[in-house]
Amino acid sequence: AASDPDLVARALAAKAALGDKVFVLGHHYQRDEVIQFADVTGDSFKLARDAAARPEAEYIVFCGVHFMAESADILTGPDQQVILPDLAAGCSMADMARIAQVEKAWEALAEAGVQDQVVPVTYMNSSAAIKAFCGRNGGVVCTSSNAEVALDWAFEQKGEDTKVLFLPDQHLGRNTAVLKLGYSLDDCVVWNPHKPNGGLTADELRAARVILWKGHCSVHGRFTVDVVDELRAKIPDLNVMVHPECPHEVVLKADHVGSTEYIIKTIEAAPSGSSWAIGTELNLVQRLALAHPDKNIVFLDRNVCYCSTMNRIDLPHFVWAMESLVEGVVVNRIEVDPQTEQDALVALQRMLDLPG
Ligand code: CIZ
Ligand code: SF4
Repeated sequence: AASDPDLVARALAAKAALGDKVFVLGHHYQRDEVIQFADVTGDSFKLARDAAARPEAEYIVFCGVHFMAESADILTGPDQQVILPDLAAGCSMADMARIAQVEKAWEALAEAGVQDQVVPVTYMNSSAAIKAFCGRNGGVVCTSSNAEVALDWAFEQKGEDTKVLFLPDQHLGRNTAVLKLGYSLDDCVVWNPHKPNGGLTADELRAARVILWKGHCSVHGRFTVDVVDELRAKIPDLNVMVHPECPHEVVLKADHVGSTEYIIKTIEAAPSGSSWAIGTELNLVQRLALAHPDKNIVFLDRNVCYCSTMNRIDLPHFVWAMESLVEGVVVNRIEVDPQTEQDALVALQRMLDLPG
């Protein structure tokens, strides 16, 4: 749908009035009506690095979800204020790991006598509190672009018996450990925070190498092998490309697996006339199809499937946040408390220091 012309004009006017005072970051899964105003676009890793690129900008308007705005706050200067145009833009995956639940799991690992061997690794898609937990406990943050390097690093931290506690996305953890690092499915167990002791016995915890938190993405978790088979039967020479947040059996059937940035680069480099089914968020797939009319690009689902919280950031919210800033009013500021920030930064810095 086309954007409301009046709101577009107001957004342009507010942006012009704010000039260099505002820096607008836009995630690839954002709506067209919003992403057109982004100074920089990217996935969460790229945006986390880019957030610090304009130290002179007083305001960082983050068009994405809550955990990303928290990371931007952690990685930018104390005088820079991060604004999330709609506070309801959370992430269902990040919400699946609460700090109290993770602390409880950590205690259970101590009771099973294995905590000393465990290195916590959290996906970027987690709260600042979880990143801080990893910072305090010798762990690291990772993204879908560097999960392999981060897990490699983690497994070297405690000698041969190292175990990894991977938060909060079981699929990214499993896909990386099994398909990139060569662990077997039997090396992995799933910690269910809604069951006593995670639903695992102490023996199971002792035998495991990879302890996967029972979280998933409500968008990427929906893709199925049935649709992969269906589309392959219908479209000759189809290339299937999915994000590693997809279930293991879907990833096994795909030709290409990678982060959002990887997906974009692969499509840009793909030959004219090639056919692609893409398993990631729909706003991005639609934009790729539009930008590459010479390639046949389809969505890997029969139904529409946007990230509903990403979509919370719409043009009315964006205009409201920007016009408030023009009036000198900061709405929806995301501010991580200093102690959490300091601990989270340790885990984020370990990530930024990883090789590659
Ligand atoms: O699923 C997401 O939210 C992703 C892929 C985020 C990101 O940019 O890494
Ligand atoms: Fe969270 Fe999934 Fe939405 Fe990403 S796409 S913000 S992981 S719910």
